[in-house]
Amino acid sequence: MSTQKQKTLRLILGDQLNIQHSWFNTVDDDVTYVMMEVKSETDYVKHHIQKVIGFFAAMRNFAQEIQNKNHQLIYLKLNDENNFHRFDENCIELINKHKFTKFEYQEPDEYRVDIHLKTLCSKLKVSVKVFDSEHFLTSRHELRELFPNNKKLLMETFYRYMRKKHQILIDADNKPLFGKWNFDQDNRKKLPKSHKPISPCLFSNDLSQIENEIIKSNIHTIGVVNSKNFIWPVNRLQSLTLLDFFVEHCLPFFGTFQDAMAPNEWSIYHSRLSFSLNTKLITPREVVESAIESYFKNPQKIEYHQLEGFVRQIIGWREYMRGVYWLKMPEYATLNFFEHKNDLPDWYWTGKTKMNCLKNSIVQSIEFAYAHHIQRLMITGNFALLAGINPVKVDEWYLGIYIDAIEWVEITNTRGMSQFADGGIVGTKPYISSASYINKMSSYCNDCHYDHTKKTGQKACPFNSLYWKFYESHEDKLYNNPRVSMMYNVWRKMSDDARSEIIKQADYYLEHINDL
Ligand code: FAD
Ligand code: DLZ
Ligand code: SF4
Repeated sequence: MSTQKQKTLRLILGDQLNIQHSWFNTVDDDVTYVMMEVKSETDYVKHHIQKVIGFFAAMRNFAQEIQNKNHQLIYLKLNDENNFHRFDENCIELINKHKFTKFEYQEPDEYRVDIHLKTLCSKLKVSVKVFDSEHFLTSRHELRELFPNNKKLLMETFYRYMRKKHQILIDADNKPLFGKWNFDQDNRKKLPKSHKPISPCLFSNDLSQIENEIIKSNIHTIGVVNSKNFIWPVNRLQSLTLLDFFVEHCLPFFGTFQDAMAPNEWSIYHSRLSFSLNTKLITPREVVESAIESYFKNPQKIEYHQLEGFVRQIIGWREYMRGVYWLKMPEYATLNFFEHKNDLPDWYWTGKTKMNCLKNSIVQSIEFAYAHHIQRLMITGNFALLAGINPVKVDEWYLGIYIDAIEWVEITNTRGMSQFADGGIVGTKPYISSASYINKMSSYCNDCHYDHTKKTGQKACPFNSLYWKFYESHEDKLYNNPRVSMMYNVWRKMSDDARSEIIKQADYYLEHINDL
């Protein structure tokens, strides 16, 4: 009796470039890996050209790396003839052609791809096995276990749980180091005029070949690229170099200038590790370990609050957002608490606006496929919320424009943290501000066409009237929120005339939004 030889096909997605995954511990001639450049992934939204190039370059480098370790691999390039441009069709074709008897994949991070692969597996006649991606510090459903019975999700509770569970910055009595969980009051300063942040660590990859292939295949993209000098890390070594650079030069200032913004300073002391992390070229564990090790080696150079602020982003916010995603999808993608319906202004795609804060944040997003957190939250996100933009449009923009945008971390930040479209699952109040916050945290207002001190009249800053109009329009939904109810006292203390002038000004700006 002849037994059929077992042959396994293992799918590696473009954001699963984790060379430390246990899959790669042993070489097995009966296992073949497959990676594919597919239009189902490039075209589900219009992406920044740097994002598509970055993913393909990182995927190709990873493919080379596992082949160098003698693993067998099939790599379908964008313009290969036998590429059906969908994960399912390509896998079915390969399974039939090469007579694979098993199909294996790692849990994808996106709900859409999860459903796609589950549907594929339900049709396959071969056996199937799903593996953990071995990247995150939490499982997909850990948040549900921590907050049972619809208990209010709180990032701070989750963060403390993570610190204790992983014994990160915890003393011998299981208490937080230096007696406090959070040192934010020492952080978040404006950049002084005299302070020039360090120039960012940039790479110089020649990826013009990939750019040409993308152009040839007619994929529509946004943004600009210098593909001969591609600045983002596209392999593990470059990712580790960026991590070392961050830890040595940026961490000592990270918390202090975390929320600072300035014209022509596009990354300040931010790590820009999000692309490397989200493609899994590096792990969150090695990022925090590296930062902590550096702190203990150089306590005179790195103050504790800088380190704690950074660790919170990685083991707190990043893992928390993933937990919220898996707890709340697919409904999350339909939430629109304020029932906002407006279109994004055209200038979100060009940066051609007279509002200096928005111009700077958008132009650098087009140029680098990157903006740092507070630009995403308090400039582009803040304006979109005040202007009543449909969260579907806001999601499309964020998902497309940023090199690090993958839905699990994009949508929870955009719909949740930034647009409050989830009605308060992620945040406890909408992140909105008038010009006074922007002027406090940046120097954008100094060179702006608009006057940050004025609510109405010529050159009044649009943020100011839109801010009050937002409160006025959503009183039914916000008045009982204890974190914002005092704003209604301020609003009501204004005279009827003042309030009606402000609303008139806001309405005028909304009607002429493309001219702002
Ligand atoms: P740093 O400031 O150096 O922070 C270090 C790391 O902490 C980041 O690389 C990231 O992995 C993690 N982190 C920090 N804040 C968050 C957060 N709120 N949620 C999850 N992780 C966090 N991040 C993405 O990775 N992809 C996205 O598509 C994305 N979209 C966003 C959309 C909006 C509207 C907002 C407000 C935030 C978004 N973020 C997103 C979170 C955050 O802005 C980015 O992670 C960060 O700007 C990436 O730059 P950095 O690596 O220099 O971060
Ligand atoms: C973002 C992206 C892009 C642009 N292209 C591909 C691709 O061609 N092939 C691929 O496997 N992955 C790509 N990705 C990343 C995927 O969108 C990501 O792996 C899924 O969304 C799962 O999270
Ligand atoms: Fe932005 Fe208003 Fe300041 Fe101009 S004045 S930079 S629009 S906040």
